[in-house]
Amino acid sequence: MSKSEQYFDRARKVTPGGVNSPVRAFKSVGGSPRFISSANGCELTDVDGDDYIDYIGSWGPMILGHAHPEIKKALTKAIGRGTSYGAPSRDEVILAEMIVERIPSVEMIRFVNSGTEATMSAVRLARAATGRNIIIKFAGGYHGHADSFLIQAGSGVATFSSPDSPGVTHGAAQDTLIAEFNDLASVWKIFDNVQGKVGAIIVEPVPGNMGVIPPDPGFLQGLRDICDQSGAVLIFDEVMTGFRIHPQGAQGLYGIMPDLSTFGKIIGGGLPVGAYGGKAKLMSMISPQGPVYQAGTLSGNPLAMTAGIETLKRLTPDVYDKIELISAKLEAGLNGAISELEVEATVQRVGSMLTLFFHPGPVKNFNDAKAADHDRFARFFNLMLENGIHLPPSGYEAWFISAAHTTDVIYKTVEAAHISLKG
Ligand code: KE4
Repeated sequence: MSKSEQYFDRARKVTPGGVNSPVRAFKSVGGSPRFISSANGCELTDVDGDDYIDYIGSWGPMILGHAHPEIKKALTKAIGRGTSYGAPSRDEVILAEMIVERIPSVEMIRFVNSGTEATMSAVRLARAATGRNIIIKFAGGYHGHADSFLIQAGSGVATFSSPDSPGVTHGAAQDTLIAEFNDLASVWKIFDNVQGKVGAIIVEPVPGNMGVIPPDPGFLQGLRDICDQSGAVLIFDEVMTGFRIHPQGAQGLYGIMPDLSTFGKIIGGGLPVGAYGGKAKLMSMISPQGPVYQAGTLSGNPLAMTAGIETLKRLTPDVYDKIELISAKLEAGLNGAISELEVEATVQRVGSMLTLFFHPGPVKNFNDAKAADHDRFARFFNLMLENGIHLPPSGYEAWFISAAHTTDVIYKTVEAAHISLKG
């Protein structure tokens, strides 16, 4: 029995499913998760001493690679100043100013401790600002595990929803309606059915949680137009895309200004963080400046702020160019293997996040993503793991490429894909 398997046995005795976040348990790909002992650059090392080229990237934060020497140094210094104050500190102001300076739609920002906290707070703010309860999300869109988001389309898609998890109430479900990504008509249908009651649309501008699905030309602008016409708040959930696919996130890449944006992952450089922000007119409604309550013991934690500052500082135009080049190389290599082996698969990429779907393509929405061959992905995943490549353990996830991924690493990944696609 490997050390990872021993740890997994121990973990399952004291933690649900043996993991602290479900996707890590390998349930959709089978086998036993590797317990990681260290990470460096683009590599993970597990407790059995095996190395893997890493495409999980901690689900997005590690865009500069793991254990970046200068970030480690800055964190070591920060730890010497204490780990948490429970009082305002310099670094939260510095990071807030950096984000406000970088993201035109954000005039004010509030830090929290996870993407979920960011999205649930943004929705609360949007409801308070509009006085309307209903929010629209998209099938397959993931915004964290707050009750408002764990909702599935009901029988009357445009008018009813139902909980997508035990413990989520029908009360919560009635206020979230589900539309289809890349389908503006499905959004209009909801507005026509619940005239004037929609407080917000929340969208991953480039979904990464049903695999990577680029927005059709005009789709995001269409959402902007619907919100302008109806007075609903447009929330871009950029927890994954923020500072990943463009220095200004998806809103910079596509030139669409949301009313509120949520962030996470990269802005904490791998430490627990989330944030929501937007126009001062909206954000000034948040306590203690305004009446909308939101709080957090560790919000603005100095260590997370330090890691975020040091990460954003190093995300220069050259670094983005380098990551774009290496990501394009990986996409081309995978497409080469797919066509050479005549595999029914398609690679969809936006910047340094990509997904290989076992589907003829294009994958335009959650129904398409569900129609992909996920059993085939499971076989591919495990063969890639055997060949030293650790992909995200689900066909519905994005692979993340970092500045630490080299041409040689891409070559090794494509070589492993040639072997694993035959499986
Ligand atoms: P967290 O609460 O996990 O920090 O963030 C929730 C969230 C919100 N919005 C988007 C667009 C997200 O991608 C996420 C979290 N992403 C997943 C990756 N699919 C985190 C991985 C996990 O759940 O373990």
